[in-house]
Amino acid sequence: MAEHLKSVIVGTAGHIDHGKSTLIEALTGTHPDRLEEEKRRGITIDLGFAFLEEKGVRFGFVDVPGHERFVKNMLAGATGIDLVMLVIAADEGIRPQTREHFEICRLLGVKHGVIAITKSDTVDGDARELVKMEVEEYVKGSFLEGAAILAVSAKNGDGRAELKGALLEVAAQLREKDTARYMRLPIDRSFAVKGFGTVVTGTLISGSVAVGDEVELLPMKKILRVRGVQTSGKAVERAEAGQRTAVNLSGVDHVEVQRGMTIVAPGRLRATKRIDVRLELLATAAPLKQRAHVHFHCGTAETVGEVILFEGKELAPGGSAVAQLKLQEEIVAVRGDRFIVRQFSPVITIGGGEVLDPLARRAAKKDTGRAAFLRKLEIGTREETLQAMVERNILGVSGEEITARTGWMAEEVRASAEQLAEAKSLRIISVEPPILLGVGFFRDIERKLFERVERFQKDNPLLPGIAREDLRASLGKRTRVQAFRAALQELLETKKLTAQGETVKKAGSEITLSAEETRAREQIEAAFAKAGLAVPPVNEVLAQLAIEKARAERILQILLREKVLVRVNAELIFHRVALEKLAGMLREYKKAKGERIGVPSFKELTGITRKYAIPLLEYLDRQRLTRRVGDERVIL
Ligand SMILES: Nc1nc2c(ncn2[C@@H]2O[C@H](COP(=O)(O)OP(=O)(O)OP(=O)(O)O)[C@@H](O)[C@H]2O)c(=O)[nH]1
Ligand SMILES: [Mg+2]
Repeated sequence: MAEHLKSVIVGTAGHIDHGKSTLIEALTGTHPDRLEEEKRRGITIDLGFAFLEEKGVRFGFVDVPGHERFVKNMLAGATGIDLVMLVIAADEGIRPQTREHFEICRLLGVKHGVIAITKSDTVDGDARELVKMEVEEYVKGSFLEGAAILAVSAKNGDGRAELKGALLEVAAQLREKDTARYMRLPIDRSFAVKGFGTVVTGTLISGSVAVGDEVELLPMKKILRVRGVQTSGKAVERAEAGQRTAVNLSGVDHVEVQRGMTIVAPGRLRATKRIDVRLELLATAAPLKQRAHVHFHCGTAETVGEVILFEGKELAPGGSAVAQLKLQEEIVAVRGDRFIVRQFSPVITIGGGEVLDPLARRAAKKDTGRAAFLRKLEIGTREETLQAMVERNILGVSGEEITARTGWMAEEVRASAEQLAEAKSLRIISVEPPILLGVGFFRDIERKLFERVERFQKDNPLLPGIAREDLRASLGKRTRVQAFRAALQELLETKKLTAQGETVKKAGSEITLSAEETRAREQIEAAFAKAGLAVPPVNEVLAQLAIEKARAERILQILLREKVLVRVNAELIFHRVALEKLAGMLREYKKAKGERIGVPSFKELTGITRKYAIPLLEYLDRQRLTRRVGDERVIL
């Protein structure tokens, strides 16, 4: 097995012509400029890449252009870098894109870096010291305070070894990336390689990707297969988080794939056009107005967004606020991702921030709880975040959705959900797939169900209860069927309700009949019991009762439901005992005379007319007590 190398991505930053690309060549032997136009003009236009293995570390360098017109390319490259190499020419010192790139790194949450004072051969020692002091002053209070500042010359090699040493020192401080996450690769390039097809590249910001894997291309939702993987220019079986990665994909043409798209573990993440964020405005920016349009950069994606402020109508320079960004094109992001915003025109970097909820709901005036909710997402633990999400959705939240919003693994969601359910802070209304519901919403559903059953029984005192389906329908569309089932189950388990088959009723609520109803019930039963098989017409029986027709009908229904009486067809109802006797007679007949019986014999046996005999025989056929064969029946 190959020796394990720590992967570290280094991004350059700095003003045009300050020697970024040259320095990378001096460190790695590879000049990162690869376009014809770059070579002709002597400037970097798009991202360039180079690699260096040194003392157990594999450095992947992402070289960015310094030209102000290409900051958007710089932004695509700055995603996923572990440390920045801020390049400042000794003969020029801090210039506008030094500042802009530095601010971008800060806003993107870059935590580490080294500072290279390049072209140190062009100035004397005093001038070098002056630049160094200027830089020290500039980075004070930032993530680069205390970072190594090294004078280097690509021309004579001065300081190169020290710079490598400083890079290694920072690399040693970096934690190994957690590869046990869902795979996500924001694409920065897509091209075709003869004989291989489509290749996409990017910094693998989470998870791992291996030959043979299925991946999903977002926002197109296209499932593709990985034919090959390279890291640092070498073919490998698997690339892991934190590595510069090239993926050979089958199933897609390279022109369909562009910078800004993302490949992800299938089904785990979603593309979105509406995100809720913490937005920070640079002190140098103009006040940001409600509904302002900005250029939005996240991962390698770039689009235009409209800013909707939730608190106040304007964001002051140097301030920050929770806000929504309504994007023109779909992007892929999860909670905690960083982004940059640039002024619509003229285009300059004005701020950035952190994604809090990538699958945000449309901003509504009446939604007063949103700012508080977002602040919970911002600072909350996993459980607190989960709890906050669940409490804001009356429908409940699926495990899948939580993963898409946070990037958490399904097992992590499950573990946190179980912990919260244990503490009775939320309800798991479905285990597979997991669906979580706030306790308050769950109680509301239980209360509604109980009230519905109660009301139904009050309105229909003679019915044994409400049908499950009618009970479910009474909750309307704002309740998932899983929530209905879970709430009903709990009401049944706690014995507040009872169910018999499809019928649900209040526990302990037997149907109580009035005295005259009880009398009517006895009369109906007696009439059919006395009649045997020669039953009277139903209407005739009901007409003789002292109660009105509707009530008499309901009592008849009770007797039928309790199976005291049995309906054989639309007109004929028999007493259960009469039918049991009939079955007995048939068994006797079979023993004595054989299994076959014709209609005349049946009439003779039972003493009834054809009017009753035929429906009864058909009923017996349906009950599989007899089977019709020609004109006869076989007794089964
Ligand atoms: N004398 C001297 N010249 C240098 C040194 N480093 C770079 N240069 C020269 O400075 C010029 C610009 O260098 P690049 O490396 O292209 O600068 P860059 O920062 O990559 O420029 P952009 O990518 O366009 O922003 C080139 O002509 C280099 O030869 C150095 O250490 N000493
Ligand atoms: Mg360059």
